[in-house]
Amino acid sequence: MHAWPASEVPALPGQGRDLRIHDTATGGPVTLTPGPVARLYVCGITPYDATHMGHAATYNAFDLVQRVWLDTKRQVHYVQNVTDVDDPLLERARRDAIDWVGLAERETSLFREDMTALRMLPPRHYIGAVEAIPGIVPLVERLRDLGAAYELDGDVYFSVESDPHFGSVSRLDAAAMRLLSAERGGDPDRPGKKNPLDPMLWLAARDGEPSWDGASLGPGRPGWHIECVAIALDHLGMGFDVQGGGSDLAFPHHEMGASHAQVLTGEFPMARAYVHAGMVALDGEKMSKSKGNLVFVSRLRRDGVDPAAIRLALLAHHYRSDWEWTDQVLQDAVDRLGRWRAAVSRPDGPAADKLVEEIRDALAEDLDAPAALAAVDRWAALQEERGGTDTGAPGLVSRAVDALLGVAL
Ligand code: 5CA
Ligand code: ZN
Repeated sequence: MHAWPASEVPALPGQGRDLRIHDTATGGPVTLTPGPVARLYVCGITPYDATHMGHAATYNAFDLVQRVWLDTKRQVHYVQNVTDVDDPLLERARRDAIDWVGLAERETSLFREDMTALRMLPPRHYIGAVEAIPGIVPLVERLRDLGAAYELDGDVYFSVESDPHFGSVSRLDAAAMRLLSAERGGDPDRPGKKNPLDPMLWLAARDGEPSWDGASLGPGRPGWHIECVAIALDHLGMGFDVQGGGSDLAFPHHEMGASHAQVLTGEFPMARAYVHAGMVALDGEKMSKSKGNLVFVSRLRRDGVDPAAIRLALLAHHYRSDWEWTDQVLQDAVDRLGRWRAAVSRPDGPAADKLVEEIRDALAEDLDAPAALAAVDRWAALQEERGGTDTGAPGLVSRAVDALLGVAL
């Protein structure tokens, strides 16, 4: 499917920094040194409702990853999926008595508009689960032929015991895994499974649900984890630089996906770093489509909120922290945007070369966007208090804030 238009990324003087980032699999920081083309896979939306601030915060984190790499003069091969067929989407379509295809298309379109407005750089490949099915079927067949998958009443499950590295992404114990599996789309209590954690690879056709030709698997539809694996392996191959998503994807989604890929290819690891963004809450609870406690990007835009202010509200929180969306968070961002715009609208100002380096340093150190904002705040305060004589400074600040933070002043 098509992605969305890219906003231009201004080139900056000087040299960008290599990114040091927290890797869930090792539990500590790793310095990433991709080749000339960095490879990034970020899990996309399940399009049954509009983009909320939690989604936006997660995509903001990986947009920063991309911008740091672009600043090191690398290209970025970025792939994102759309889970355009899955249980929650079908359930919502049934609840609202609408066509699931139409629902997915409508919400995916809205997501593209939100991403464009927020200046999130698009993926090079934006791939739907449905269009990936012809590539998924042979992978499931291969897993079965390798003895890593088994059939249960026509459905096909992956055997987690087939991967000696299983557990290496989330590093959770079996009890914690079992709990999360039940919460996040797994079926640990289904009788007949070899291991309660085993995830579905291929779901045999059910009455009233869409299904596709599965060759030797029979008609059905793909499980969730194999969807992302098929898309990632097809477009990026093994050993790509970053697998990304919110922290709720570390287990089971990224754990299972890594296991599928590792068994399929005999290589380890699937990704060099597994990077997870914290959860955004509203009224004390994780913002989620299933709970319905949502603040939508599109709603704020309709209410006349400048997308640059939404973006600044996201950037004011470290990507790894869990945080709460409030009206005050947005108001602070609106105020900051006003101060920054006033500061760069003057013909001259305090020299800004050091500021560019401070933004680079902050982002290179585990994407510390709040520190980057603080550095720009200091420059804007200096501009307001004393001004300066550097005629290139306001333009340089605008370009740096755009290129590195995705905020157009
Ligand atoms: N389609 C799958 C991934 S393959 C999926 O998880 N879709 S989603 O629409 O539920 O979420 C899209 C992304 O937003 C995921 O990375 C998820 O971790 C992230 N996300 C969801 N809710 C929040 C939240 N409250 N805060 C931060 N990130 C969130
Ligand atoms: Zn995914």
